[in-house]
Amino acid sequence: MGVELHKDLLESINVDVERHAKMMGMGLEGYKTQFMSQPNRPEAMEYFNWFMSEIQGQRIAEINQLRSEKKPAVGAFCIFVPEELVVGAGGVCYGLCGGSNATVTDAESELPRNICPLIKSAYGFKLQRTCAYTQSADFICGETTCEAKKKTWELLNKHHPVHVMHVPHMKRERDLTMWQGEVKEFKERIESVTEKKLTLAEMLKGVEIINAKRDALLRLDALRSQNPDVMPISGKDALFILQMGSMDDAVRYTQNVHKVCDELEVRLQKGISVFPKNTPRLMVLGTPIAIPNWKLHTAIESSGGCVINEESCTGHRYYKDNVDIKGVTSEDELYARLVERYAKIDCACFTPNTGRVDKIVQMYKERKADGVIYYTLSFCHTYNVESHLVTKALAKEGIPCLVIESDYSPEDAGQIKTRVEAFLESIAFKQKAQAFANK
Ligand code: BJ8
Repeated sequence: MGVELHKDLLESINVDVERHAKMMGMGLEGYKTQFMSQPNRPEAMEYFNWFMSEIQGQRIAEINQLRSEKKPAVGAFCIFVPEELVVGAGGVCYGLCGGSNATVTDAESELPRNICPLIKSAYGFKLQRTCAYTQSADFICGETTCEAKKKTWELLNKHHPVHVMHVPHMKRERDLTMWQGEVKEFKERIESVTEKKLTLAEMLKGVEIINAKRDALLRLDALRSQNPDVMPISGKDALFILQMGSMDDAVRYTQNVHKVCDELEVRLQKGISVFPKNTPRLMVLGTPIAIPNWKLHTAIESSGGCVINEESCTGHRYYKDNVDIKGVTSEDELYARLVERYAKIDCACFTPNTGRVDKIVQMYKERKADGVIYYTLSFCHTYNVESHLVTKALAKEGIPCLVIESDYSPEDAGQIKTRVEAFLESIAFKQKAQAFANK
């Protein structure tokens, strides 16, 4: 396994090697039982199996090789961080570990108990020194999307260098102008690592690479949800692919997403589905689902349902828009185009955030889904409050919706499964009644 092979490297970046190996062992075990046991997986998932086995091994070696060449390694917690600029500098911008319950208790020695588990988990990884991505980061880019994150950066900065990027909570002209300044400052922070100027041509190249990655994910989105009778890939596998998108090398990842898509196209032509016809097809809305938080997808797909889309930052919200660089001839124009694209992210941190509701309804209709699950992490106030507006709009459209609030602890897994089962039953009942009425 990769972790053992790279023990010296892990020690050199101050990873707690013993604890890290144990965590990795647990993660791999979870992956084996929840993913490898699925029947009829696409063969192209082989690459993602390999990546999982090397996620804290070879991938960490690759990142540190880049660092030795003065290419930046930037850790992030949010899709507002303009990864294009880091990739343009020849470096890597990745999501930090933040989906495990195993680090939460450590985090609670410094953070309050009643804040979002994502923040506590990530913070705990830093205190434990068990995330090799965090340990490899030249700096962590934190953003001001929510109160808990904004204040956590002040504490995290004592343990690891943090660059704070202010993301506005409104989208007025003056907010967008301020945001462009933040993007410029982020670019300058990258230059402080590389010790050279990041050119316009390099930044444009970075945009092209990330645009291509998002295009590949849009293709995957269309293929997994376009035929109501044929689900060519499980929601769990699709989620895993999405989760890996924030950790893998962008170019290699894009190629491998397309390989999966090529296979899914063939499956669709041949009618090869991983679920029986009439399996209720659900969309999952809400907060990001960080690895190894597979609780909800596992509950749905082991209860007779399937997930065909995630309207979240580990999903559609990440890949739905690209940066338009046509005709860009100056750095300022590029910053404006980046902000134009990033401002389309309909995160609940914005007020108002009305576009999100319309988009959800449109996505639901386009994909001919059968229901939605609105998923929020505990203590995420923005998504929790916004759930009221979303569920009201869904009810008006007659869209079945179940709201689930959860953290990373395994304790509520049984309760979530019971609620999902009841939800799926009510959908099936509705479908039968509709079929009867149509006769
Ligand atoms: S763009 S969703 S990744 S902010 S950390 S807001 S869950 S309380 S993650 Fe997010 Fe960027 Fe928005 Fe997406 Fe809530 Fe937790 Fe805050 Fe969170």
